[in-house]
Amino acid sequence: MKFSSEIDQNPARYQTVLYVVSQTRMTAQIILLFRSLLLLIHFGLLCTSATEFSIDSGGWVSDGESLILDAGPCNIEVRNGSMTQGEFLSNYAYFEPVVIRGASDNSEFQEMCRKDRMLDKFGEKVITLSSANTYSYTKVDVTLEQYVSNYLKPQKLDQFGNETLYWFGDNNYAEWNELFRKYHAPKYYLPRLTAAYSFGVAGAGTGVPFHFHGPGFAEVVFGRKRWFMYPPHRRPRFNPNVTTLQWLLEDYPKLSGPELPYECTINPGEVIYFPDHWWHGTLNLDASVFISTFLG
Ligand SMILES: O=C(O)CCC(=O)C(=O)O
Repeated sequence: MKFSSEIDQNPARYQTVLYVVSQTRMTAQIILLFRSLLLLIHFGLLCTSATEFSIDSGGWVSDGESLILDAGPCNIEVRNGSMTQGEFLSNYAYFEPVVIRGASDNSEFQEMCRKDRMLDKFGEKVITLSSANTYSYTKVDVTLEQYVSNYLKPQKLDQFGNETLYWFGDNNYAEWNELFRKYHAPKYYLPRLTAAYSFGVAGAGTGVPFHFHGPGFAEVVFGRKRWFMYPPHRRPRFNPNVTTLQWLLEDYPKLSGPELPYECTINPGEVIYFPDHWWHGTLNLDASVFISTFLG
């Protein structure tokens, strides 16, 4: 055979060929091993992230109650908690909204906001509900237990904002101190302004139509909240008694180009900053627990 005669004639070359073949085999085996290892790590990570990102509603979503609402696009800058106070002041504080991921660790606060814990601890406390229209002029006092059993429902499509009662704000600090002292507000601040909290819980599809006030931060503890914003000089077209959900379904699809809002959906662990006098409207994509830090 040609091959064996070549071996006979050139044993050193044969040794080299054998060496190269065995090296190649070893390399292939190492690559295979490495790929299996990568697959295992990847699979492991996927499992971890699936666990990490599985949605924890805190018990606020009951079976069959979820509305399927779209998170929509996000055209607001997203930063993480490593952003410095200097960067916050020079880029956003007086200029534009920003979403901050991992601004503070509120896991303990989140635990206290689970539905069973809240009902257990605060079920008998009286809370003030506001109508979910732009001016929130109707106020109704009920206990938290009554709110959860009788009002906390997904938004009905044919129900207007002035007919919807929403729990957000009007919190008596002394009564809610046990909860509020566990909350770590975002570390960013505006010079000379102090912070005040507004806390709430609301059903899927509810929200507050466009309005404006001073600057602040808002965070969701459970659920997701879609935010729509316009700068002070661009007043959006809206009816103050029409819910954000009705506006989203009826009016939003007709917007184009410069009429489109700034918008983003925030998840637990994320905070959105709204500058002074920026118009904003909110939509809870799920039953949500949330807290705003108003700067004034
Ligand atoms: O969280 C909400 O639904 C309302 C928040 C809001 O409008 C605000 O913080 O000013």
